Amino acid sequence: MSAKTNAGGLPGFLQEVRANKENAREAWVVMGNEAADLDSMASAVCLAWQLARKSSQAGTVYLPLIPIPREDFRLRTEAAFLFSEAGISETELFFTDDVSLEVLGKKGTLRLVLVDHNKPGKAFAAFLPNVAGVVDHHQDEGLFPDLKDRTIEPVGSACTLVAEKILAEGLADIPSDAALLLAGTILLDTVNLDPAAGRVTPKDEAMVRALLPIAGKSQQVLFDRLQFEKFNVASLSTFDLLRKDYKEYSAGSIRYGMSSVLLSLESWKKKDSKLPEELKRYAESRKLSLLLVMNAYTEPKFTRELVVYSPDPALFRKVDDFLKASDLGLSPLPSPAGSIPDCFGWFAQANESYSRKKLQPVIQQLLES
Ligand SMILES: [Mn+2]
Repeated sequence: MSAKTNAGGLPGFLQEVRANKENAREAWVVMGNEAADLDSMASAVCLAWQLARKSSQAGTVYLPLIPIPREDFRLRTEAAFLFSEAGISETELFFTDDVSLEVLGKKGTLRLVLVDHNKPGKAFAAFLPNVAGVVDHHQDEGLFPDLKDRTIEPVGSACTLVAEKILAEGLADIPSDAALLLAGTILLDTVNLDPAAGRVTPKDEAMVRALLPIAGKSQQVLFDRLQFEKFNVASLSTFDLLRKDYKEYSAGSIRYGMSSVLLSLESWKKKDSKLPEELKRYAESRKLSLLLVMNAYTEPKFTRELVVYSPDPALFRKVDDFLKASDLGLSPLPSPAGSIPDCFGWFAQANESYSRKKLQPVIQQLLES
């Protein structure tokens, strides 16, 4: 691919990568961390673009990889919003469904650039010898002391370090879509450059100042919108809401799951008239004996609610009795249509201190008893 193309901005770049990825003599995969937050995605895409622009090697492709399945992209609502605002469609991005590091590794063409982390996650540990570059803002794990292309600096966002690399080569070249991705991400990561949040550094601030005019956005408007979209789950189905922030555990033969959902039960019932059936379907799909859903919302004030579901009435009774007698401060809420009394409990939770982190060990102990 031609290294100097800029026309078409990031979508044009991503299309070129797609066209050339199979026949590349060298495939440089630029990858964020496995949590795949906005910083990891935006920094990977923009760093791949910057590396491609800088490179003069024919037959080399720089591919930004988001290490999650494609279907999980929409769960990151702030990322889905910002990429779409930048004119980049989900279909143009690369996910684990699109690219196999195993295949590239066997071909001998793989070079890996880690961004927003500096130690490959468990799933990628086998590719340690392929790592050829690191750009990160986390603590240095010391794995690559001799790497030439290695930038590890404690700034507020990995996007700040990527922006610095791009801007060092001249402002005129940066497409407005890349400027928007980088500036928006830095704002979200530093809580709008607020010193009180303890994340922002002078470099984050300098990058935002340089990028915003190119992105053509106002700082406050962009930050407020991103902050809103981060918690805007209106577009998500019940199934997606349940898996967006989900953790699974086991106690003996009992497999159980706990979902955090940032929506009131009242709104959820309105949004989905088949809520009980959908909870049941989710639990079945994960082969769960027990599903706990912890609802939390802030309008008008911070409130917690709890849903208990088990397909097994005896297990349901055990958990339900225990929780009602506990200090969670549960009081029953009206059951939605289709709710089976022997399997479902719907509660307001007065004791706000019980987050998933605090409730899970309690449930574990109960199930092991
Ligand atoms: Mn980060």
